[in-house]
Amino acid sequence: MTGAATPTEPTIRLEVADAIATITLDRPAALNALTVPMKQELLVALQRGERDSAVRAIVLTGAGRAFCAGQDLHERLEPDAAPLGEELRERYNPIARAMRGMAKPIVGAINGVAAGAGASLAFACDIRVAAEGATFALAFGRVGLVPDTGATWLLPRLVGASRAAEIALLGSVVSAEDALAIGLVTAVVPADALGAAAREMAVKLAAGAPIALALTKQALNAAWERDFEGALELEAELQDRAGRSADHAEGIAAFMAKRPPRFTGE
Ligand code: T3D
Repeated sequence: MTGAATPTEPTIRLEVADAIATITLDRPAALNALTVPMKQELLVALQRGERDSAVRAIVLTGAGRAFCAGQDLHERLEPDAAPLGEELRERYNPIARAMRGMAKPIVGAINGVAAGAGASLAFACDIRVAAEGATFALAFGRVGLVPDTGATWLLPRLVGASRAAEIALLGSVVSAEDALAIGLVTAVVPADALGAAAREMAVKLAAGAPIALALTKQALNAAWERDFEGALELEAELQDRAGRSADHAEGIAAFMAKRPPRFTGE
């Protein structure tokens, strides 16, 4: 049964261990296609990860053989399905905003096909690592729709305008290997090594100075809207803030003592 999940059936798993929150899209029988309750649960999971002071990095992945096949197309046929613009404004856009706006880094562990809004979710992660055999497809055109959930903004910035146009207009399917070649993912690993590879990346991020990482993400996000002078000024402002953190002092002390730093996020 691949239709919309019943509201009581959880479709998102959130597990927190060792400063890492792992969020799993969990409707494997429907390739983790997104239903209304699932989108609501995903937003709540992201907000929990953001708010939990024990969490320093987030991993987003899919259960089963897919990362996410995008919008649940069965649900679109339901008589009470919201108009598309409303669905985006009410449910998809808050997820994209939460992912890009949150202070904590998100590692996408792309375990299989990422299609439609599923590809958009992958693009909204800060870093992506893919399993061999994973694919990315802006499958929107095939159902007569426009790429959404931030894809038209994020993809050109990740891979350049020309590649983005090819992927968006032709609907080209990007293999994990091609994704690596065009810089869409950081690494491609055997499927059975994906969890460990994503976790290793998240552990490195979780060991970093949280304030500096948050401000770095802010600066990278803002860079797209600023000219060079604006970026220099923002760096100066953010560096002032980072420089006042206890973690900056700890970083220097650790360097002097030739030991690894112990960042507390203060
Ligand atoms: O609210 C709004 O609509 C606005 C937002 C729109 C954003 C979007 O995401 S639009 C794009 C929606 N996604 C797609 O068009 C992709 C549809 N799926 C596929 O093209 C293929 O399933 C895949 C290429 C992803 C994988 O193909 P394959 O051959 O490996 O698997 P399959 O046999 O097609 O799918 C397996 C099952 O998952 C199947 O169910 P069944 O027959 O075994 O009961 C299939 O129906 C189900 N499934 C896959 N994708 C979706 C889905 N069920 C509902 N919605 C899906 N998107």
